Amino acid sequence: MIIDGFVHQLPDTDPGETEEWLQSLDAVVDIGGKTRARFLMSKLLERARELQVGTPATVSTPYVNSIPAEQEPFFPGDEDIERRIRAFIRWNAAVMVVKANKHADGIGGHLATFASSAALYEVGFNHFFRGKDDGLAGDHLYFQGHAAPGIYARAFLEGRLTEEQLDHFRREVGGKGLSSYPHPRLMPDFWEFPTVSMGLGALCSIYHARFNKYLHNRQLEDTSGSKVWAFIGDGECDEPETLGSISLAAREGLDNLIWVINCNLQRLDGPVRGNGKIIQELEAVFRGAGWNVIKVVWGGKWDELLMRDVDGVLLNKMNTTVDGEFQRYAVESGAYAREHFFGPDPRLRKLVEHLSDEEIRNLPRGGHDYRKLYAAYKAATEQEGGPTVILAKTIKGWTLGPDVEGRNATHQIKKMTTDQLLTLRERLHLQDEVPEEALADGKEPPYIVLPDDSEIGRYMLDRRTALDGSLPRRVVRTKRKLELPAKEAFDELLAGSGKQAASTTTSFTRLLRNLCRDPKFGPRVVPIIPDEARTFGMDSLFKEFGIYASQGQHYEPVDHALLLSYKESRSGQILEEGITEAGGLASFIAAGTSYSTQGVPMVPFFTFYSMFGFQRVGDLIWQASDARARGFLLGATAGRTTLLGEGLQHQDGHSLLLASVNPAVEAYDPAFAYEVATIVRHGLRRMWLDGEDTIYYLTLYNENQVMPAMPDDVAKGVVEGLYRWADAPHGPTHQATIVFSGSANLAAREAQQELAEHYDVAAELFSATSYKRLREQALTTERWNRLHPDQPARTPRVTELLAGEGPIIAVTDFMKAIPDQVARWVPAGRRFTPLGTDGFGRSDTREALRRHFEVDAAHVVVATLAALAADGALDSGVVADAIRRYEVDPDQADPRLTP
Ligand SMILES: Cc1ncc(C[n+]2csc(CCOP(=O)(O)OP(=O)(O)O)c2C)c(N)n1
Ligand SMILES: [Mg+2]
Repeated sequence: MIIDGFVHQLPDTDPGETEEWLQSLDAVVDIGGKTRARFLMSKLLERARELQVGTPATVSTPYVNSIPAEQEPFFPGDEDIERRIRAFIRWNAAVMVVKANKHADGIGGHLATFASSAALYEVGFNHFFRGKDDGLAGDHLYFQGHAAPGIYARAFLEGRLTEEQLDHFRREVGGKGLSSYPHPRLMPDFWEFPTVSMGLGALCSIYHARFNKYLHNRQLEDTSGSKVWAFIGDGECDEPETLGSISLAAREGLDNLIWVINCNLQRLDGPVRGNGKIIQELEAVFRGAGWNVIKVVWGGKWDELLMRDVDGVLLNKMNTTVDGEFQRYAVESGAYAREHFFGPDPRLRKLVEHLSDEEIRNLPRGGHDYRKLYAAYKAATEQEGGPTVILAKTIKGWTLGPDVEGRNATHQIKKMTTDQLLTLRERLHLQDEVPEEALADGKEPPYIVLPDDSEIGRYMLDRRTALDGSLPRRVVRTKRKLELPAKEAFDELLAGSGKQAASTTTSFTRLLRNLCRDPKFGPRVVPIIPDEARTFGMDSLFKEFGIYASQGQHYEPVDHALLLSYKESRSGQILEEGITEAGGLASFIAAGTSYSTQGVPMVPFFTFYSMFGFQRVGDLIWQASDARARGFLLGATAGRTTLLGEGLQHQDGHSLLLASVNPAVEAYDPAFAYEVATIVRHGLRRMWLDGEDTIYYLTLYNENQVMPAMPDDVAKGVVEGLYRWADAPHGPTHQATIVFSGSANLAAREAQQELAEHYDVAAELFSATSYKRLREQALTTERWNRLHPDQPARTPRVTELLAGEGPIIAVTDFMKAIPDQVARWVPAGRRFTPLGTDGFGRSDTREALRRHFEVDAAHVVVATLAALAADGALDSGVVADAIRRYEVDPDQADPRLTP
């Protein structure tokens, strides 16, 4: 077999002995059968592990619990009380969703996810999750988004939420409501991490755990008391973001990370792996990636059956039954399981002879067995050297009754009839707490409220007090104050580049270096790069600041003799993520929320290939906003024509447009180094002096030009989005305004000269650093005017600034829709023409590309003259003259439409 071909290449020092062992195995198979042989092999492997022989780990184990019954630890809680707590929470969660849909039909909500995972959460809340009392950072919990109702129900029982709030589940307008899912934006004192865009919470939890180690290893904060717990759906594991970075967690030895995967075998539409076994599949994936895997498949009542399974027939049945069948057993009667699961084999049937159909039906799954879960969590929290995943088998909709449990439609069930509520009440043994008449038709089902000082309430709160307070809870309290950088850090960029040419990218790298060097602020800077540092000239930072590597550097780098060698270090500052923009963003979120999760403000600067930012990982940027991350995103090699040569999949002419839709993101398109410095400085102040949870996006170009020194009195304009960069030349008859952004400044400046020299047009130049900001300000003004009809109308800033004469031409290396954002507010009577790079990119020189996309100086001239002609100020022959002079092809195919 090819797969084992390596064996033939190993030296055999004693062929005789080898043969004896092989013959023994042959004999076992002949006499004892394959099951027996498998058993012996497993025993041998176990012994080899104990003896540290170093055999490779197998990727899968039989379909049983990883922790055998005899190795389960003592359970220190009061199981009865905890069962009651769980029942109350289950009930209140269901009532909350049912009531919400009664009051506002169609408002939604989910019952089945939490119903399957209640025990997964409760064992954590009662015994493991560390809170944040006394200034502690505590554990960090990523909840399955659709389990939110259960988390609210517990908070209510703990007295943290009111009945009125529960009654406003999913009705947030007005301020009393609870958000549908975990949203730190909407419930900033409660939820810490957004999770409901499937896969993103999982990914973020890995990088969060890694970032906690980074803070620790760089001696910025002792994070050893914080574990990161992520609760994930089995269906959610199909998202590439969920499993895509798990090898990092093992490589980095993240023993502060625990995943609990709720394997209810179902997703939204149906089974996750009807024809396979999701738990086995995930086990292999995680073991292969180097994780500690704990399977919690069967509840305690199976232990006795497994013990009596001397022939291995039960084990064999467990191993060979597919998930689709297991789901069927969840909805059928005990008699059905006796017939089909235990039935075919008389030895198997005999194993359950002594059980009634009802007892067979109630043989529970491991994920509903509190003691099994306790054992798994305890082992996970004690694990050293790597991450743990707990694969817990559950039933979706568990306890919600036969119409909901295990049904394919269960995910979206949000209404319950009186009969269904009565069944639930009975199932949860709530006859005392919920009077039957309270559920009569037309009545509002009641929440269970704990009387003051009840034993159960006391127990629950005592547990949380012993574990440092209630969760989830988000706090912002600064343990280690951030001091903003001294002004000197920005001076180099403000002074311009003298006679030398520089790009905004290399200028930014200098700024980043200066910021890192600032004695107080420097250590808080987190430079993040996904394997692109050389492209951006950032490899110059490697040696000075070091690349973070938890294990240090076990080799002498190939370039050790060079001044700028590749230096990895445990205290390294740079997060060189490798080729993963998603991972980079997850690090950005971890660093950008550290002000809250750890009380240690950190300032991430994530520099990426502009095309692979908003376009590639836009939802993670949305996640960052929801998580209230603060920091800087730098879209380098920006522009559709400035990035020459690379072509269609690299040239970004639209990230600014994508950035414009995110309410927490400021989107800037600076032309000059001093603009970059001014914007970054302003962003730092807004984030860290004003405490705004905002993200700054700046495009950076790789075209070199002489960077001018910062003119006087433009700082305000730079941050507000628009300022006059050059007056119109004196002399010419006609007036016009050219507005440029980014690298398009070169075309605009050349056009200004051409217009004056050849066409008697005096054009003033404006730099538009942020159309988004101009538009937002204009919208604010417009709204104010609309709602204050009796007050003097206010004028939007962009209207005020562009109060000149003649047409306005706006030129950008991005799509025309970018300048179009402000077209409505251009002063009446001024014709507005945007020139931009709509269409697919392609490889060529900058000159050829700019001609193709009609954004070069010639096209700026032609557009200006055409606008003046349309206004009647010029004869159309002048336009034709310019077209001839600059050899513009009037019949060139429209770049928007060319393939
Ligand atoms: C990215 C993304 N795609 C789709 C959805 C819609 N969605 C919400 S829950 C769900 C099914 C979840 O199944 P699973 O992960 O197994 O969780 P369970 O509810 O079964 O515990 C889907 C498809 C989403 N929230 N996010
Ligand atoms: Mg599921």
